[in-house]
Order: sequence, then structure tokens, then C-alpha cells
Amino acid sequence: MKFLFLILFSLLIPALPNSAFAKVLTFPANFKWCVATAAHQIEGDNINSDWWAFEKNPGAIKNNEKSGKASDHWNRVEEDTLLMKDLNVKSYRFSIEWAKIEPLEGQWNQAAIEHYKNEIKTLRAQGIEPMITLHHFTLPTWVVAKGSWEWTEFPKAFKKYTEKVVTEIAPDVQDWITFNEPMVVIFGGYIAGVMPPRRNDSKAAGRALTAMLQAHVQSYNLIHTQNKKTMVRVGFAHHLRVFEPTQWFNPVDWLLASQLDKAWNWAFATAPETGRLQLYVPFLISVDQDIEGLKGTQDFFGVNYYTRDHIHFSLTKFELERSVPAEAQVNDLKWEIYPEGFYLILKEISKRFPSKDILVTENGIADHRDAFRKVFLTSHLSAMHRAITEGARVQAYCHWSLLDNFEWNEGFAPRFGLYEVNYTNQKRTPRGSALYFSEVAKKNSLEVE
Ligand code: IFM
Repeated sequence: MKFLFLILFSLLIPALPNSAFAKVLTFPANFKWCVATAAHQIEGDNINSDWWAFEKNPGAIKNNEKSGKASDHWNRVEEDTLLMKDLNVKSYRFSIEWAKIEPLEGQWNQAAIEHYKNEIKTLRAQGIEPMITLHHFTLPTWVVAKGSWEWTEFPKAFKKYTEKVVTEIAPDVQDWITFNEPMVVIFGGYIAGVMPPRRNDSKAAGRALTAMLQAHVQSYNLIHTQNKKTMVRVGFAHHLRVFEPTQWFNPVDWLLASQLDKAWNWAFATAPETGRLQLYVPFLISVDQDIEGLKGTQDFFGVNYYTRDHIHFSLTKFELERSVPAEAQVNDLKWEIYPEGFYLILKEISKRFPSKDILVTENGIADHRDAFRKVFLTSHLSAMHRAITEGARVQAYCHWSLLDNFEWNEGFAPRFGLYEVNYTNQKRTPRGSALYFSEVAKKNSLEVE
């Protein structure tokens, strides 16, 4: 009899709907579902910025593309806000463009200021709360003319810009990011030389990182004093990656992977906790500096997570190699899709900063066919859920990105959007994954097999 029952049951299994075995992962109450963008990548016509000038250099951008009108968000704020509403998100992370509100030193563009004020009004009318980034890769050209990050007055100028934003544009916004991906900006601009100001000078990179932290302190204090009414929080959006040795048996690969983890992931991110920037990579960079007022100026830990790197030291070429294993699943930019890394990174943040709230300020995939985005979302959100159940204080998830946009050196080819953008007529079309994400956000939960 027992045997017969077992046979009958196993015959039934294929006939049952998948959902019969689905598990529901529910996120904490008040979890913030969010989408993220950056001004230069979507607004268009950022004519007074360093990237606008930089894009003119032959070879700077793939196929010599230029940001141009980008996704024309400047003229489509209402339309794009309704797209967010359809995604059921309650929060929108976007950046204010310094070059647009202060195109020349001390000359404020009131129309641009009004534009951002209206954007915030439009968002709130749809129940969406802004999360503001003050610097997302771009600087006004007048700042560059003075020496960019190395200009001694840089922190002071950044403070003035912050003051304008916090007093006139967003006096009552709760969550602020001063700098997006500090390590990417400085590594790209001063070591690899593939972003403005296009330098190859690691000493200058150290000075630039220090200036960024000094500017952060000024900005942090100002936001806190001007914005007393709300529970204001200020932090960074750090770009963290998983580094692993390519050859598990090779001690040099292990050493390099762990050095990179220390230098890339944690040196800058830990500085606001200790008040001191300690960054050391043999033969490349060495900074050890106390920064006045820095200690205690990171109210939350913002994290952008995308991928993992396999690290190897090639003795024949005598150089460090970064690779992706042939069998790995990759996105359109050939970045490995590695959800376990998201879990590991969130766990590590919690271990290092146990009392800190975590905001996932970016996570997403370049996938022009939308072939993997749904699976990417399921696996990454499950990884995040697992970290939360094990104690990680994750309070928000911002998907990168709302729309297809200008992907810096890669131009327009990579498609990160939940909405596809047709750059000929600027028509937006939801991808299948947009519907999926909107359901997750609506239910505040995820079904997994
Ligand atoms: O598009 C970028 C964004 O500007 C910063 N974080 C990574 C994204 C994808 O490369």
C-alpha cells in the first residue's frame, strides 16, 4: 500500500504547478524598493561638464559615441516618473548635475535649480521619495580648469554646491550620497587614465582621494545642519567587487586577490569610520593620512554590487591579469554574473560595520535581450534576502537602472534598463523583467523554486 502511494505521488509530481513547491521570501516591512540613475547618463546636453569635453577625444568612448541627448530625461521627467510608479518603487536614486546648476563659478542657473525642484515635486506627487547623489562621475569644466580634485579649494567649492542643493532644491530629503563609487572615479581618472582628468599619476590619485574625503566632510556637516527636520542620512555609494585567485593553488594569486580586496573594497570605505585614509598597493599607491572631521561621517553603507574578478599574476608578461572563467555566465559586457558574491559582500559589510544600515545603491545587468535579467533579479534578491535573514541590516535595494542610458566609456550599447529606450525616437518600452520587478516591489516578496 505504502509503495502504491509512493508511485502515485511520483506520477503526480510533474503534473503539479511549479508554484506548489515555491518558497516565498518576504522582505522586512518598510523595505525600500528603488531604481537608480545618474544625471549625465540620462538627462542629455550636459554641455558644461568634463565628460562632455572628454567624449570629444577620439577613442575615449566606444565607437566615438557622445552622450548627446542621452535618454532625454531632462524633457521627460513626468513620463519617467510614471514609469517608476508602474514599477511600484517608493524611492528613486538620482544625481543632481553640478555643471548644470553652477555652469560657471559662482553663477547659478536658476532654471536648472527650478527643474530639479520640480522633479522632486513630481516624484513626491506619485509617492516616490528621492535619494540624492551629489557627485556621480562628472564635474563642471570650470572646476577642471582650476585643477579638478587637486584644486586646493575643491572641498570649499563642493560645500557651496551642496549648500545650494540642500537649501534650494532638496531641503527635506532624507538620504544623501555625496560621492558615487569613489574608487572608480579616482582609479579611472588618475591611474588607468580612462576617465577625466585622464591622468596616470598615482601620487595625484592619493591627493584626489584625500580631497574627496575632505569635501565629503564639508558636505556631510552642511547637510546635517541645514536639514534638521528629517532623519537625514549621508553616505557614499561604494563599488565593491569580489576578488578571487584565478589559481587556487597559487599563493601569489591569493596574495594579490586579498590585497585588491583590501585596497579597492575597504580602504576608502573604512576611512569615515576611523578618520584616517590608509591605502596601500605595492609599487602603485601609498596613502596614510588623518582627515580632519572625517570620523563618524558615514551614516549608512551604500553599496553598488555587480561582479567578481579572478586575479592572476602572469610571470611571462610580468603583470596582473583580471579574468572571467570560460564556463562562467556573463552579461553583455562580459562581467561574470555571480549572485553568491552579493551575499558575501553584504555579509562582509555587516561583519565590518555591525551597527550600520546598508543601502544597496546599485545592482543590475547589461542585457540587451532581457534574457537573463529576471533570473539575475531572482538570484541576487534571494542572496540579499539570505544576508538579511542572517542579520545584514539592508534597508533598500536600488536597481540599476530605470532606463537604458549612456554607459560612460562603453557608450550606448550596454542596456541596463528595466525600460528599453529607442534612441531614435526616445520611446520607452518596459522589458519583461520590469513587470517581474514591479511584482516583487508590490508584494515586498519573492517566489523562488
Ligand atoms: O552605469 C554605471 C554607473 O554609473 C555606476 N555604477 C556602475 C554602473 C554600470 O556600469
